Amino acid sequence: MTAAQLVVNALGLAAMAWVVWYFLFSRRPATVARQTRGVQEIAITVKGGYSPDTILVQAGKPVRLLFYRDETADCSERVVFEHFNINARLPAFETTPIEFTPTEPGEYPFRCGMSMLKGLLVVEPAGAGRRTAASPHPSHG
Ligand SMILES: [Cu+2]
Repeated sequence: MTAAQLVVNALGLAAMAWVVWYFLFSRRPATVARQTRGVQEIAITVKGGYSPDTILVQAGKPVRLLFYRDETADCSERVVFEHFNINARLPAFETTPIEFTPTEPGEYPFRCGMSMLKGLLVVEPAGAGRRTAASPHPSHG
């Protein structure tokens, strides 16, 4: 094994350790999407930010995010999920569904067109029901 391969392996291990640590121990308040006929659905209010701004879903199941834009400020007119090639317009005072299926666990930021408003989609491995079954007050960590 070359030195370069050793470094790559070490980095890979570190990344894996971080993922394990993250899923087991981190206490980031996240809002768990509700399951409705196989679709993970959650309503997000857009008003000077995203509420909730951290959303937890499982990989491999369709996700439907219902963005309700409760303002006319230009800033929030678009919502962008770069990883999923989504760049959608959110008409003011309307609910706009954004649908996609995350296949890989990980963290996927989303943002407004100017990157001023930020949110985070956390994708857990499929079948990880631990948090879904967790406290009804996830924001209390
Ligand atoms: Cu903006």
